[in-house]
Amino acid sequence: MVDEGVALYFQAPASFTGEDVVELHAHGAPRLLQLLLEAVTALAGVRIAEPGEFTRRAFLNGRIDLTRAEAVADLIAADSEAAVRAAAAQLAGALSEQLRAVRTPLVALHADLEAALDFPEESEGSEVETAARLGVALEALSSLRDRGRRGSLIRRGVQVVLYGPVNSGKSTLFNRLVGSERALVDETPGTTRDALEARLEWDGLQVTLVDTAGLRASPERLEARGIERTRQALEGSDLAVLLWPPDSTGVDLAQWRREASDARRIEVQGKADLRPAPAGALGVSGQTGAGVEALRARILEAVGYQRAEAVALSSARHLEAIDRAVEALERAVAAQKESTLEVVAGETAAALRLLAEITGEDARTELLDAIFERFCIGK
Ligand SMILES: Nc1nc2c(ncn2[C@@H]2O[C@H](COP(=O)(O)OP(=O)(O)OP(=O)(O)O)[C@@H](O)[C@H]2O)c(=O)[nH]1
Ligand SMILES: [Mg+2]
Repeated sequence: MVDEGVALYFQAPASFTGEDVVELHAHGAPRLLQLLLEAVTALAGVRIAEPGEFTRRAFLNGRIDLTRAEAVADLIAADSEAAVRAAAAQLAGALSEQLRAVRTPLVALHADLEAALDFPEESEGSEVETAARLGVALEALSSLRDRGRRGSLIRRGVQVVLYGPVNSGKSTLFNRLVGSERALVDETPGTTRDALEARLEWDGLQVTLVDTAGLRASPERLEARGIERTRQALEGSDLAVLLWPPDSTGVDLAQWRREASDARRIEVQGKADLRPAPAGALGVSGQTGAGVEALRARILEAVGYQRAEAVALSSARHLEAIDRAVEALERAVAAQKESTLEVVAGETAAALRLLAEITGEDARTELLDAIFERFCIGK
């Protein structure tokens, strides 16, 4: 005897995997558990499970669909509140439900299209209805895709880069947002040489905030290398925050704006305690903290984050399938206008196959291997 513990019996089919399951609970000392495992695996017919094997069996036995199986892995890997929420929603079946809402009418439409192909004389005049039904499906699927893109942001968190002319107050603002004196601040322009990162969690979203070397023409050698790093950070960012000095007369606006694309940039005037921002513009002061909360809210809004929204669709695999399903439906809509019914039916079927891939109704073994490889042993 090495320990005293508990054995829990879960009777089929109500267990996690759908099979008879016995769980042995022991005290947690690693050496003790190793001894127990050795004793148990010495029994005939007993072996260590493959990574994700329990969840895989749950899927193969029809207990959960693929989106929920993947959610188990996501939940284990989640490292921000938003990521936990997204995985939990997916585990609860939110994604399966959203997909079903799109698929059910699409399956009906596909059946009607096939019938129309088989019995053309009975289906005259149904083109209008087909166009409307395709339109509804396309819209629902596109909105699922857009929410999914935000979902993937939430899963991995966002990178937000502060940039702008030298001495505009970037490092002071960075320190204020981080809540500690991480970056050196000085009145000499060109103080920051290296990009500096801090990992924060705002309203549950993981945010990597980057302070960068201020941009200016003809810097000396070391500063020029810092500016190169600023450009690299901007390239890899989800959002660039352009911080203006309070007096921007003589500053070439267009030149700074070109450093980041319009869609991924917001602009703020710094040192607002010295001079208020013009009407309609956002002003902040890293020194006094004025406007900083509003800036945080603007950043979260700009990356499309809403805390209350449970975004289930998030993995690259889901996004790719949805993208391709949207494309198939777009081709169906185009074909419908030219009244080539075979193509409409074919593309609708293609979209349905892609959606089935997400929930795993169409799952190939390689796909399953790829998914369950991500799990740790025992899950
Ligand atoms: N009044 C006022 N002064 C500020 C504010 N923010 C920064 N400063 C001052 O402006 C100077 C430059 O501030 P930094 O935060 O180092 O500016 P920076 O944009 O990081 O500068 P570089 O790294 O050189 O590009 C310092 O003397 C700060 O004390 C502010 O909100 N209000
Ligand atoms: Mg600085």
